[in-house]
Amino acid sequence: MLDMLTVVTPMRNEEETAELFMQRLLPALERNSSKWKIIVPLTATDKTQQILDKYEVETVDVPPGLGRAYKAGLAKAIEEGDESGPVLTLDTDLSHLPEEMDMLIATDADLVLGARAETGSRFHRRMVSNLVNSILLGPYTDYTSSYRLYSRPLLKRVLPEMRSNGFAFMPEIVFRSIRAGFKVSQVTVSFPPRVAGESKMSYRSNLKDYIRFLAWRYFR
Ligand SMILES: Nc1nc2c(ncn2[C@@H]2O[C@H](COP(=O)(O)OP(=O)(O)OP(=O)(O)O)[C@@H](O)[C@H]2O)c(=O)[nH]1
Ligand SMILES: [Mg+2]
Repeated sequence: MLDMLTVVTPMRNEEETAELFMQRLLPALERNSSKWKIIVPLTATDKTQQILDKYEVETVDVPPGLGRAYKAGLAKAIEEGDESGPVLTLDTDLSHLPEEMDMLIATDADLVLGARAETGSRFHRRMVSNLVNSILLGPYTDYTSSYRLYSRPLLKRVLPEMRSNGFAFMPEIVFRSIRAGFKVSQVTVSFPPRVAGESKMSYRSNLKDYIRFLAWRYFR
């Protein structure tokens, strides 16, 4: 049982999943921590904000881009000086099961990666994800999953260096953490398809970001 846990969960037009997600997140938090704080970096033109207003959640409005959302949310998580404890991140479409946070919390590392088990996600998505993970040539199997637990010292050190504004944020922060000498561990998590709503992953808007990240990864 933790004393304090901060959760950062980005949402982009998640009116169809926000309520269900909160209802599953809260009991899992109660089981794992005496106190918690939920920060939602929000990019929304739908009713997500109104749904979140019913809960004790801090929202931060951010422009589109998953990396931008994580930079803003994680910075907020560590800037508030009196907070302590690790920072958990996860998707809000219930592709990541809040009930599985126990496994990440029980693992001793500066960065715990929730590596997705093989799933029934669409074939081309699986292919792209496997391709990205294999060309990264790292010691872990899943660099694009955002189900993670970060230590505060790691975030304080690595976050100011982060450049990716899109989905490449996910692998970039892992490789920067490894280079900085932090202890990284991996646990296997479930990965069912999103329960409702649409995917926010766009190949077009993430391509430039990914190319810059890959150039840094191999040629720096
Ligand atoms: N604030 C913010 N959140 C985002 C943005 N893009 C994605 N997200 C959130 O990040 C999480 C992952 O996005 P998804 O759309 O589920 O991406 P995905 O899992 O690759 O796609 P699916 O397989 O269709 O679910 C979700 O909780 C999104 O709402 C963004 O630009 N801004
Ligand atoms: Mg998803």
